[in-house]
Amino acid sequence: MATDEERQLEAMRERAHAELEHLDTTEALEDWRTRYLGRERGELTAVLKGLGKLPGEQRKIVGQAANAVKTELEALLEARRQAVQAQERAATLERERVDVTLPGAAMPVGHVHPLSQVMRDIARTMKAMGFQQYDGPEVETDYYNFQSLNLPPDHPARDMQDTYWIAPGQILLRTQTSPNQVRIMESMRPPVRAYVMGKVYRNEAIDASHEAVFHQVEGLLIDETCTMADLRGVLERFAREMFGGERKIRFRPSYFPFTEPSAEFDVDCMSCKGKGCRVCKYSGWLEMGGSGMVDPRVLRGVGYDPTVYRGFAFGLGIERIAMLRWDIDDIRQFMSNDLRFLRQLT
Ligand code: FA5
Repeated sequence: MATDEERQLEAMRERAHAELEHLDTTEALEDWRTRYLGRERGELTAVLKGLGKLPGEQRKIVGQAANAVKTELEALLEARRQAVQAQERAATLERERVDVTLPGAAMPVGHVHPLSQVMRDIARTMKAMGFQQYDGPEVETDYYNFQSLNLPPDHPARDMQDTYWIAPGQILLRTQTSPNQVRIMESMRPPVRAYVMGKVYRNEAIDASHEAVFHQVEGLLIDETCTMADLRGVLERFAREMFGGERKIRFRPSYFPFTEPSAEFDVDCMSCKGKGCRVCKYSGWLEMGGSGMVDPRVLRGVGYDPTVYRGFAFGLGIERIAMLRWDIDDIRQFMSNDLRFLRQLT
């Protein structure tokens, strides 16, 4: 005949079984364990603690029964825990699954700055015509930037180029690439076919077509026979490589202290083919740069005999070429670092 304690124990056992079956998270299992087996408030623990109050024989029977239930519930809990953990692990794996067949995120690829693109085209063009590339210093002496180019300290033509001085009257930021004419000639004997590209600096008011820092390319050819006709041929080929099509060159008389005769050169407008439009301000021509036959005094200065050797030089702004190529109306955009602008110019 079962006692009250045994019946209670059996009821608790059945209840614990029934509840455990429906639990499916680690937290719920832990809660269940605390309620039945917990050391402080567990129902079964309470039965075990209360054994002392029972009479001898009954204490033994209930004690054995309670211990058997405890062992059984612990085993059940462990089995359920393993099943729940396996379920949870499977759910995590499913949730965090990586589809390795999805396309990867594309890496953004930049492109060459428009001025660098133009400089690469210039290099290719000059090389194709047999000109060798040279480099010169951006921090220059008064001698190379001015005096060797026939511009003594009090020469009025110095006003054409407002200078950033480092040591006034002695060291400056080059205002043009022309000092390299002298540097190159000093370093070799004719024939010379050379060009230089790089930054130049002028302390002037900045506007849509004038920067204080900009780029020039300088060409120089020295031999015993060349003429302005050769200069024209080189400039025409240059213009065709830069702007395409059957570009024409025209000379306008000008003055540079280091060339004689001197000429500025224009290219026929590629937008309207010389008919006149907004780009060329309805003249049909676009100003490109300065040029001329190297002045005999400059030749003599580097130890070349002007009765034997002759040559031509030309110089032009690289931003100007890029502006025409991409129809850009403000020179300041090249150095503004505005990616929306730069991304358009590929
Ligand atoms: C010169 O600098 C001469 N050294 C060119 C030369 C070389 C003549 C060899 C004869 C023989 P000029 O100051 O005109 O010349 O400048 C040449 C070109 O540089 C101009 O046609 C223009 O395209 C560009 N340029 C001049 N000033 C600026 C400026 N502030 N911003 C942008 N481009 C400029």
